[in-house]
Amino acid sequence: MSSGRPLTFLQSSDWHLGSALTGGGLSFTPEARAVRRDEVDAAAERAVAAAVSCGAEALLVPGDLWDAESVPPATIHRLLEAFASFAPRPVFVAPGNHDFAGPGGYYDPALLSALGMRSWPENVFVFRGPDWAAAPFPGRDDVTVVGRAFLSSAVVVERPLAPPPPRPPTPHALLLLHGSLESYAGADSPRGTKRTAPFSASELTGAGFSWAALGHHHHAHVVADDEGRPRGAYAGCPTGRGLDEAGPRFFLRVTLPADGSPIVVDRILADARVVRDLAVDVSDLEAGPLAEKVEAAFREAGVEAPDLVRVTLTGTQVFGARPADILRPLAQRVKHLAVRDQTEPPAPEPGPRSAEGRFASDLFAIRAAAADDAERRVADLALRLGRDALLGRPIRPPEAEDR
Ligand SMILES: [Mn+2]
Repeated sequence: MSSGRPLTFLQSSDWHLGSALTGGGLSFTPEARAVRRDEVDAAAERAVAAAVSCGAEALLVPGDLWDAESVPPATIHRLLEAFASFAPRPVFVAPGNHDFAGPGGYYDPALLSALGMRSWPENVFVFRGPDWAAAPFPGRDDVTVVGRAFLSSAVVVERPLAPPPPRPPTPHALLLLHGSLESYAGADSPRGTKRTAPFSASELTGAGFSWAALGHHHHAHVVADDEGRPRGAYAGCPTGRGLDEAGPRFFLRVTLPADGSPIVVDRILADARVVRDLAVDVSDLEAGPLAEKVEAAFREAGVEAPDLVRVTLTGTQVFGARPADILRPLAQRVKHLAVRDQTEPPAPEPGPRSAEGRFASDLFAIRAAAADDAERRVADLALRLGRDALLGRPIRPPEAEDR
């Protein structure tokens, strides 16, 4: 099917506005967390700015705009203002399992007016029903948009594309779909409750739509047909909130050509910061070489000043070594640095008669009998702190690891 005119739009989803940012593994201080929350909450503004500057005629948002029903009204106000600033260009929204369109939620105009909030802007079309519905594209009678909403956060086991919604007869037909592509293999790939509204790549391409804007998974992923032509994609979340959202974040600029030639998908950087998760083996390195090796790992990974970084130190370090302290100056080089010390002490010298030696060999026996990693970590920590005590050094417990 061909059209007289190409169509260009920006796709983004999974903003999770209002996220608490606890437990992401980055060990944020309260101040760093507040800064990052504000950046998470700015996702709609960044998406609109990117859409305007790349010449998009529309913004497609397939779900998870905010993180939970309990996010504050100010967060939603900011979202609505951003959308309104995109007018008269349209925004199409298909609510997901986090921002579900239940009664009394922020998609409900009655709730906004009860709270004295501004209403949903007129240029925003929200698919509020659970069944597939088709919406016209203002000013373009050659385009139709099809979508639906989650009405609760409950896992949906039904397959949304079996059967698929009818493909509208217009030359361009867009599908907004929040759910789990079964062949998706990102860090948050479908398992447990993360899998909802499942579908396969062949169900998707078989539905016959020009393009499927997918939401739910958080890493950019393009779905291609048997000939390798792109037919849909997850843009992924635009603001890394934790270690499972490490790596560059993107908006997708998608152009549907007029003549049936392949669809063009461009990735636009969505965030000035990147979450990085690095592991460095620092076995037996003294302070200077240790810092140099970690700096080299930074360079190799392309770490830049705005980034949020966790470094896990592995390998062996002598008893009482504090490799995390050595890296403290490196924290000045990035926006946020969390150091996780997982180094282990070397085996004790044979036949120790000293209290220190007996203590160490007892702890090694406990460590050897440990049932799991957590118990081994406790034994390592007891060994390090106990040895400090026996040698009369100050005892400083490590910083908490939030995981
Ligand atoms: Mn999501």
